[in-house]
Amino acid sequence: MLTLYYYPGACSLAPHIILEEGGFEFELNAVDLYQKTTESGGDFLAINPKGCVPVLAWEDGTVLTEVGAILQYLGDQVPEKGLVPEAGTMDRYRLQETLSYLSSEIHKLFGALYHPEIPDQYKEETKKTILSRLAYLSGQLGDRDYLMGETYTVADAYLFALLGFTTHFGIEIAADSPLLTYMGRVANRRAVVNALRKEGLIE
Ligand SMILES: N[C@@H](CCC(=O)N[C@@H](CS)C(=O)NCC(=O)O)C(=O)O
Repeated sequence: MLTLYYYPGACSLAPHIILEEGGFEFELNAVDLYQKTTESGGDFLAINPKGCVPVLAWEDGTVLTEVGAILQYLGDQVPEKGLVPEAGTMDRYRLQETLSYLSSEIHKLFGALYHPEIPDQYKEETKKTILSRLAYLSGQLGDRDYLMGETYTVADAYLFALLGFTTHFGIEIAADSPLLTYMGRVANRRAVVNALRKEGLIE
């Protein structure tokens, strides 16, 4: 059985959604990110010395970290679901291109917004940068249903989790942005509803 170490509403929501989407058998273990302990009473740093969720863990002690790697691993296990393009194809590199952008150019910027010591002016500039990078993705989305085209992929689960951060920090996406309709479209997927419920984020 797989275990996902997660924190409610954090980036670990992305692999959680894909575990639901792919019909995997898995259990959840919540992490206290401040104390670095797990809900089952374990030392989280012994599981992931990087101290971050998500972690995907196997019963034999194998662990996989990093959102982009976990998402692609999960997608590859259920090729019939079409959650990742086949390895080695140009479409797969396009997916990796997008996952890298989400990780390094958007996800990591949110870190500063959590830190009480970081000055407000820096935080405001960071929010503007996040909005400009989301605007780029809004262009990539255009009038398509999903980030990579007409097919829902693991990149959509990642972007959905990051869009949840914007709501949390009051970063306002323009009312006419296709990202808002997109967010609603992804939120309506059964797997997304299940994951949000299990994390206690919706009723
Ligand atoms: N590079 C990592 C980043 C993961 C990350 O930033 N996780 C955050 C939650 S969204 C976290 O666990 N932060 C706790 C900490 O930094 O102490 C990945 O892509 O998985």
